[in-house]
Amino acid sequence: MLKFSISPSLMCADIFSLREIIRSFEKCGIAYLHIDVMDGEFVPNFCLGTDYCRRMKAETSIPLDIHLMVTKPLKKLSAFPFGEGDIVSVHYESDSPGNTVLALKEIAAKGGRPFLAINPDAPVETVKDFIPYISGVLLMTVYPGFAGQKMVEGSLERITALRKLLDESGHPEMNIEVDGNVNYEKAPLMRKAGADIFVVGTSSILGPGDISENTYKMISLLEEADR
Ligand code: S6P
Ligand code: MG
Repeated sequence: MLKFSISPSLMCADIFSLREIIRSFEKCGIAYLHIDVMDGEFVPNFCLGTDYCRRMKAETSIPLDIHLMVTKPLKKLSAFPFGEGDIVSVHYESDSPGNTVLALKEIAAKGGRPFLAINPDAPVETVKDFIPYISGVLLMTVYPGFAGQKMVEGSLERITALRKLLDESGHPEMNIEVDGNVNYEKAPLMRKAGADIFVVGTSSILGPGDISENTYKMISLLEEADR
């Protein structure tokens, strides 16, 4: 089983305390910073953007995890500052399969880690054709667009099915990243089902309480799930 990583969703972090929050993530050994990019078209919301990613890259060496919820990401990719080790996810639903493959290839050519994002109603088999072009799958456990939603029913079963599909395709090294309502109860279950990157927001570490304490709590619950 792959080692687990935590990727806090920065749209859930208080912008006035952002620098302090990033320092605490560095101390806790956070693996990625999840940046939700929304264009008001692919999803009915606007959120974060190219400048935010640029400032974040200048501020910290934690790799970025850019989640593009935009239509036709292929046309927009060149505006994003990502490089070696940064995850960039494009949605299956955001363009034709051919353009999605071109976008995934462009991400890899720039040293990024290309991930295919799929909505809760896309069959996990959708991923099959994209396997040669990806490092992982961003499996949405809520419909994209907003923080603070409830996990869509059947998400745990989808993680199990996707893990099986990737393993049986000869790719146990491919990540499964889960995004949406990853709380303290569900994260260990998601881990047991085969997820290894956890996007955490208002439901857990960026909810009430101290961020460092919340982060350590999440880490220890995931470690416990591995025992
Ligand atoms: C949703 C977005 C997510 C949220 C995250 C928030 O469109 O892609 O990354 O920011 O789910 O966390 P929570 O715990 O509020 O669901
Ligand atoms: Mg996201």
